[in-house]
Amino acid sequence: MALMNLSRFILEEQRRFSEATGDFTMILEQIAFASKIIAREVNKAGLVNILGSLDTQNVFGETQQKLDVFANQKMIEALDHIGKVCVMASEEIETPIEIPDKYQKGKYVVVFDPLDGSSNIDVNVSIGTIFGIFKKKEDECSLEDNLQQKGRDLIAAGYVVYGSSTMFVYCAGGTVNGFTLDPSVGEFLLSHSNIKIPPKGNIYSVNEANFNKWDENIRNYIGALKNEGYTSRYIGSLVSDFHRNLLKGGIFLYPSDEKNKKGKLRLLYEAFPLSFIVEHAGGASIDGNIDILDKVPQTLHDRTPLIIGSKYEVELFKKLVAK
Ligand code: AFP
Repeated sequence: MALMNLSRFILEEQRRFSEATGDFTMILEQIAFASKIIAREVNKAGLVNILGSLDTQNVFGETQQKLDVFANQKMIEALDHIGKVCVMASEEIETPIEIPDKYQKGKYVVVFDPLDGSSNIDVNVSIGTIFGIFKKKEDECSLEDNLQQKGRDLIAAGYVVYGSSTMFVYCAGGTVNGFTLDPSVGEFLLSHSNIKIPPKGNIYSVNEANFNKWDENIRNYIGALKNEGYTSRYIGSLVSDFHRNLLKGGIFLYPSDEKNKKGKLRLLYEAFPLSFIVEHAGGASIDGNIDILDKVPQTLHDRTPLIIGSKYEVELFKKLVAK
């Protein structure tokens, strides 16, 4: 069978839409390109003294790791000049990222977390990039309006895991497909076609150190999973925990707790893209009560509780916990 690389796959998907102009294809190609550069740096991080913190802090007061800054720059540089994007948002930058005047603006809005799980960088644990793509709203819209679209308005989303191998997983509204980077040729090759999350798994992923800060219902939910024989896996990098559960089934949750009343994870560029993927793979995601994709961010960096994974475990959460 002929090898299917990411470019060919994206092009073949584009051909199914007679009205497609290739703009969207170019955005995906550029994100894949940025992720290869990020993967290269992640892989040699221990060798070239790129590890460690910069003195700067991001908008949440967290110390930025050098690789966070690097990944953020590469994502912006890959997308700002191609004339296909009108505005971007990144976890690392407080305000919308405008396209410089010297470049043409396009009809897409791109949101991303350039390097998720950055506290794992120093210890050689898998980290990732998450992205989502919206269409621009009407011309007179402000940058903020374009970034405050409902999750269901996403037209594509994906993530890259920098793990034992680098994988690019994306969905443009049809199936979810995964590509593994072959470093010898520098190409992402189709390795996981039409990914479907098992309807029920046996893994739960949660930071159980927060147990005493949870509502009783959440404690009972975890207790119910334990009684059903579930096992626990928690990496602390959302992309990696999500990726494992997407392939094996199960549930990831970061619920609200006494300390994080609105949850910890970000709605626009973490919860939305992964929820888009999980729904297209046959799973579900809620914030505790409503579907994540039905939410609309009030600000760029809104947080949300996130319960995401196989249908069975999300339904059980609704039954035991949702109000
Ligand atoms: P860092 O980027 O600071 O490592 O945070 C990672 C993250 O946003 C997400 O990737 C994890 O799922 C979650 O936070 C882990 O949070 P806890 O450390 O509170 O469990």
